[in-house]
Amino acid sequence: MGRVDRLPPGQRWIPAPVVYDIVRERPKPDMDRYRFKVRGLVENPLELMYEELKALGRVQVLADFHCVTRWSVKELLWEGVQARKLLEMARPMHTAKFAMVHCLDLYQANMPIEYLIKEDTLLAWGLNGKEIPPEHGYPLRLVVPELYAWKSAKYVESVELRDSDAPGFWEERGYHMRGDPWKEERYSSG
Ligand SMILES: Nc1nc2c(c(=O)[nH]1)N[C@H]1C(S)=C(S)[C@@H](COP(=O)(O)O)O[C@H]1N2
Ligand SMILES: [Mo]
Repeated sequence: MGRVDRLPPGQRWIPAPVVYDIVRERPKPDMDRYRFKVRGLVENPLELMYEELKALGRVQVLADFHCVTRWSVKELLWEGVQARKLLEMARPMHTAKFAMVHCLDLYQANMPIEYLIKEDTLLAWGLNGKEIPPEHGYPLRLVVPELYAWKSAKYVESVELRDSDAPGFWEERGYHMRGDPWKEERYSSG
């Protein structure tokens, strides 16, 4: 990974991720009806069945996971398709600068498009050699290793490309609009 110090400032290692959900009952998707979508400012909107998505190719990413509440977990092994590949298929318009990720539990997370096209940003269906367990985001999770864990949205339903940034669930409640753990972008000042 190339960093001398793997632990971002203000973090400590714990053995396994703590599950955080904004809803008491996590979504139980009907996989016959489930479609993953890429929409908004794209030339070619996508609507893919789970099996179609999985057929696009699989990559593995081994990444540390950093929660803004100051815990980090080493080396989670995610398996999925690069988000960048889906964007190539959807062909973002040149006005597309930000993404809003929409989830089945109505959670949302925003980020600059540059984080979506990072090499290690995945739409993941596998964790540590198995199907992603329900509590960690089945059927599909956006994994953005270069941002705090709240940007790694579970139960993803769609990725919407936009020309302007807008706050997601936690950003509306004071979390940072970008959330780079190496810069300790935990909360917005405003
Ligand atoms: N859809 C959805 N994604 C989500 C959340 C959520 O409540 N709903 N919580 C976020 C937060 S605040 C964190 S810290 C991580 C926690 O991941 P985990 O529950 O897999 O440990 O998921 C993020 N993704
Ligand atoms: Mo979080």
